[in-house]
Amino acid sequence: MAGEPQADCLFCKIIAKEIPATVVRESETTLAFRDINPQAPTHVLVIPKVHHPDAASLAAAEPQIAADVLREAGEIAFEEGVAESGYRIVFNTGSGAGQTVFHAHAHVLGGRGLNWPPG
Ligand code: IU
Repeated sequence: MAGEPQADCLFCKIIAKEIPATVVRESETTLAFRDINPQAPTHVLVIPKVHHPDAASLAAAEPQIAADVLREAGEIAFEEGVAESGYRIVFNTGSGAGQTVFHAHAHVLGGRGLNWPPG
C-alpha cells in the first residue's frame, strides 16, 4: 500500500534502524541524516518516514509531509551554518536525473560554491 514500509528499500531500513545512519534531526514525520558519500561540506538527506518513490508522488499523496521535508531542510541549513552563504535543496527524480534510491529524499547541499546549471 502507498506509504507502507518496503522490505527492499534502503531508506525504510534506515528508518527502522536496521541500517545505521548519522542522524542530525528527527521529527514525527521525517528523518535527516548525513549522506555516506558527501558531495559538499554539508550534505544531509531529509526523508519522509512514509515510503513514496519520489518527491512528486510524496507531494501528491501527503502534501503536509512534503512540506515537513522542506521545513526540515531549511532548519538543517541554518543549523549547519550554510543558510547565509547559500545552499541547495535537490530532489533527483528518476534514474535519468541520478536518482538511485527510490524513497523520496531531499539533498541539502552547502558549504562550497554551487554551480548553475548543475551537471
Ligand atoms: P539519489 O538522489 O537517489 O542519487 O541519492 C541517494 C543518496 O543516498 C546518495 O547521495 C547516496 O550517497 C546516499 N546513500 C546514503 O546516504 N546511505 C546509503 O546507505 C546509501 C546511499 I546505499
